[in-house]
Amino acid sequence: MATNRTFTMLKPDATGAGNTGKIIDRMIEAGFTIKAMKWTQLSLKEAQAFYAVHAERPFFGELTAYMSGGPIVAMILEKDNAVEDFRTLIGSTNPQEAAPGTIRADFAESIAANAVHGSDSDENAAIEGAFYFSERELA
Ligand code: IDP
Ligand code: MG
Repeated sequence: MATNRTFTMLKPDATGAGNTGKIIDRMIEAGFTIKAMKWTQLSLKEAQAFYAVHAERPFFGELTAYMSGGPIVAMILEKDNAVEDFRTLIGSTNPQEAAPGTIRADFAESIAANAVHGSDSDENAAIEGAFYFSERELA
C-alpha cells in the first residue's frame, strides 16, 4: 500500500565513503523492507528535475551539482508509518542538528552532503519512487 512506503536515496558522499552497506543495514534493522533498489548516477538535468521543488532555493545549484557528481542508490522502502518513521531514522537535514544515533548524525559530511534523502510525504514518496522505477519494479 502506497501509504506504507517511502523513497530514499543514498547520496554520493555515502556511496563514495563506502557506507552503502552500513546505511542499508540501519534501515533493515529499523524494520524497513526493501521493495526496489537501484545503483545509478543522475545527470545534472535529472538532478534538477528530481529537486525541481527546490528550484528557487539558494542552494539549488550546489545541491544538483553535488547530487549528479557521483553514484546514488535509489530505494523504495516499506513499513508501517514509513514516511514519518524514516525521517526520524535519518535525522535533521543539518547533521550538526541531527539527533545522536540517526543516520545523518553518524554518516553525513555536511548539510548538502547529508548521506541520505527521505521523502517528506506519502504523495512525494510515490512521485519520487516513480521517478526511478518502472511500474513493474514498483509492484
Ligand atoms: P531534507 O532532505 O531533510 O528533506 P530539504 O530541505 O528538502 O531537506 O533539502 C533537500 C536537500 O538539499 C537536503 O537534504 C540537502 O542535501 C540540501 N540542502 C538543504 N539545505 C541546504 C543548505 O542550506 N545548503 C546546502 N544544501 C542544502
Ligand atoms: Mg526534503
